[in-house]
Amino acid sequence: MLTAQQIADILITAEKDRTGIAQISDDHPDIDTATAYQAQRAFVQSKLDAGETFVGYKLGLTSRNKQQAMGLDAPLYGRVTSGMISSYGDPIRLDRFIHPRVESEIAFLLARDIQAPATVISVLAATEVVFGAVDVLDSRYESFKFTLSDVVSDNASAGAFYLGPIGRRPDELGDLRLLGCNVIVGGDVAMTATGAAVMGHPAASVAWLANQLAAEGETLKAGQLIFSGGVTAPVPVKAGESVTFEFAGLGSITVFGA
Ligand code: OOG
Ligand code: MG
Repeated sequence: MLTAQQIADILITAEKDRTGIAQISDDHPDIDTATAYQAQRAFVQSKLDAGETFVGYKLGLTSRNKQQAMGLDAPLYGRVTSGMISSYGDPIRLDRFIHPRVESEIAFLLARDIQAPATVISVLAATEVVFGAVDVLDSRYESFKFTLSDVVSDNASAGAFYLGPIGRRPDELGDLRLLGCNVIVGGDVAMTATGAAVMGHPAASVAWLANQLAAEGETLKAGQLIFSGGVTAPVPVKAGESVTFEFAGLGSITVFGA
């Protein structure tokens, strides 16, 4: 059995070498999710030790669109650090990643801590503003093939994130379940979805996270940014090609591989 630190070290090396590895569960099917979350902490700690700061969390597999795309049916979370936040308009540098994919997300910037038990209402009450966002996934596993424990250890495939140009208070946006998102690939509307795709309401995903963290003695804090999970399925990033994400009332984000 590998220790959490050994699992983290394998993933840290894969990320540094920019080489997808076989899923760790192939040789170690007995790694449980608790050990995987410890491995994730160690993976993220290496970034903090290198001078990055903690920004917040990302949710994963919180929509059927994502669960079906990845063949897993349980939600998970990862941790977001400062080195992952890309500036609006910057390209996705293909020499920085293994095989990046992009997906639309709805992000929450918290004005207040969220106590457990959290609900959609308490999350909305604690939210400063909501942004449209793009999650750039870069699994450290070959072909994005992983079990739940594998992907938890791998910090939920976290690569980079973009925030949209407009942040709005939840009460200005209206019903977040109806917040529409179009994904435009090669000039065509490739996918459409609304916020309801994420656990029925994107704030439900943040509430799930708050309750999950409470069980581990952690609290969502004012100032943290929470990416509530892919609304639509992921799209591979290719050199010279762009993908545009349009969010109702929150502007649009165009990303391109370079
Ligand atoms: C795992 C991470 C999932 C989401 O929003 O569902 C995720 C993956 O798809 O590689 O970020
Ligand atoms: Mg995501």
